[in-house]
Amino acid sequence: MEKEKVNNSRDLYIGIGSNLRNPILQLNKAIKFLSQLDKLNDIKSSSFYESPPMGPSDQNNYINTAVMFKSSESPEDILKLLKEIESSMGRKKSKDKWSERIIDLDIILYGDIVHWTDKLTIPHIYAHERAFVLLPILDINPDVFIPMKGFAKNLVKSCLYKEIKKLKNNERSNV
Ligand code: PH2
Ligand code: MG
Ligand code: MG
Repeated sequence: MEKEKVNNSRDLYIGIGSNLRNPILQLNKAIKFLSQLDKLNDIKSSSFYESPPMGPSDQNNYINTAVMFKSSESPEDILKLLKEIESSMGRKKSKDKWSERIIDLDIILYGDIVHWTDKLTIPHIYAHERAFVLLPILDINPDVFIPMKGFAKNLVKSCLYKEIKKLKNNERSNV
């Protein structure tokens, strides 16, 4: 009997942020890198959003967005790919929490996976309380569900860091 093909690809949501050296350019660059990866397919992307920094206030506003891919890679392998892109784009290690950064690529959600290790937590541990994470993933899927937390459309009503502005499409290009 022919073996049944198991399709174990899941919806992978990646949050992207930057507040250094032309953040819009950095976001567009990161999306390009991600969409070139063979292991991630069918990209969908959200609007771009501007918000004041969460954390130390002596840094620039952030621009945030999200992308969604189909993938069947392991969470650790995806983390590795994201770290490689971050360092190829010049991300420096900082010991300061929530310090400014040229690019930040975070796994927000990966289907119904709940993954809790020292290195990686999925769903992202604070996703449910940040408008700059929830609004972009809601653009991609208004019915997106965060395991253990609830529907993003409900969480966004009571989340923190609500000061946020959606950029117009023509502000997304970096020239
Ligand atoms: N990321 C941080 C720290 N502060 N603030 C905003 N507005 N957006 C971010 O993505 C962000 C932040 C560290 O990951
Ligand atoms: Mg982050
Ligand atoms: Mg990060």
